[in-house]
Amino acid sequence: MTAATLRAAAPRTGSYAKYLVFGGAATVAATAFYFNNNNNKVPQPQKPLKNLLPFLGGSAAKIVNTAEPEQGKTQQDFQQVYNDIAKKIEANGDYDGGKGPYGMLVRLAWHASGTYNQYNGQGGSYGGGMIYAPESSDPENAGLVMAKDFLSEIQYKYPWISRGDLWTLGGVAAIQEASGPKIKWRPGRVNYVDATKIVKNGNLPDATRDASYVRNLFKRLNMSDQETVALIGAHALGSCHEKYSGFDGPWTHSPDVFTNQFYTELLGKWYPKVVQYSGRHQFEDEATHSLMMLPTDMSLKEDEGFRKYVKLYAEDEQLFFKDFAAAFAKLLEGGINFGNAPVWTFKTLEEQHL
Ligand code: FMI
Repeated sequence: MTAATLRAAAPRTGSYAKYLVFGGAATVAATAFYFNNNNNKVPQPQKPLKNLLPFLGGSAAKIVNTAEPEQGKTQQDFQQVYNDIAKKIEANGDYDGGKGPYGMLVRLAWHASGTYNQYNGQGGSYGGGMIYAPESSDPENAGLVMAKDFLSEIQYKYPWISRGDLWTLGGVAAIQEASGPKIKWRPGRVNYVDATKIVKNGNLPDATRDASYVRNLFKRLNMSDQETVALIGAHALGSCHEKYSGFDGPWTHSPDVFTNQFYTELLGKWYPKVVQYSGRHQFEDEATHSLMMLPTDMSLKEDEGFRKYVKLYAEDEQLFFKDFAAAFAKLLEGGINFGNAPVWTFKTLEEQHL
């Protein structure tokens, strides 16, 4: 059965994945090259094809998910959804000890997208998979049930929006309503109807690691050093919760406003601290003893390649806003082919005088 026949036969929710043949063609070409160049007289044991696969990115076929925007819906319909999320954010300013829901919504959008693997096309925000195990119960996603629950009221009101679109739009609304930059966004994620396409856990970063680990992991997401440093600047919002991650505390003094303060704070003085009950190792600021950094955050200023961007963004908030907006929009679209669909930006409540 061809990919086109498969696509036509399957219902909307299952018609997204096209297994491209270029991976297979590359495999054949590489195999031919290997055996043609292995023409000495002594018969060689035939190496299994799978030995060649790592050179091709570890997989014979790359999945491409095609965006299928919610039928008949316009930018205005999505602005309406945005407005309802934004109003709910505003009404919950006292959430999480006064930090508001900004942080958890940005984290939901990021973790929904952060499973993407550019080498095989798997993961990402396309299928809204975080309602299925093992993704829903990934220890790295601990606490995100609160963010999904926060948005479920919006899902009831707008049953036509896919989970992936809702969760990513939630992140966009949180950034913009926290006075952050405008984030370009497009609809077209579809709902997985079972767990068959859910990738196994282990794709989201581990906060206890070092710079080379961070670099490798974000490379899998197709992110450069500059994009990686820009993205992690979102730690300006929200905080860590001992009950979820074992880490504890906010990164900045204004966790409900999107700023470049993550970088200015990071360049200050920090000392190691062990979290009382979890025993996790993190860092505490010398100036106020009220802020925290993760080991991975600290690695950004220790590594030469990352440090230059930490300094740049600490000095120039507008540059950070511009680079963050581009990297975050790219993160949310990882693994999805939107074709020539126009990109949208949404007005904040303030801009609409709402
Ligand atoms: Fe971060 N994060 N983050 N983060 N994140 C949070 C909270 C949090 C890591 C670890 C980590 C990005 C990258 C990375 C974001 C945004 C982003 C927490 C605390 C941890 C341990 C969770 C809790 O509630 O206890 C890393 C080191 C490993 C996964 C990492 O690479 C990126 C790229 C982004 C956005 C683009 C935000 C906003 C929060 C606050 C969540 C909240 O509930 O306030």
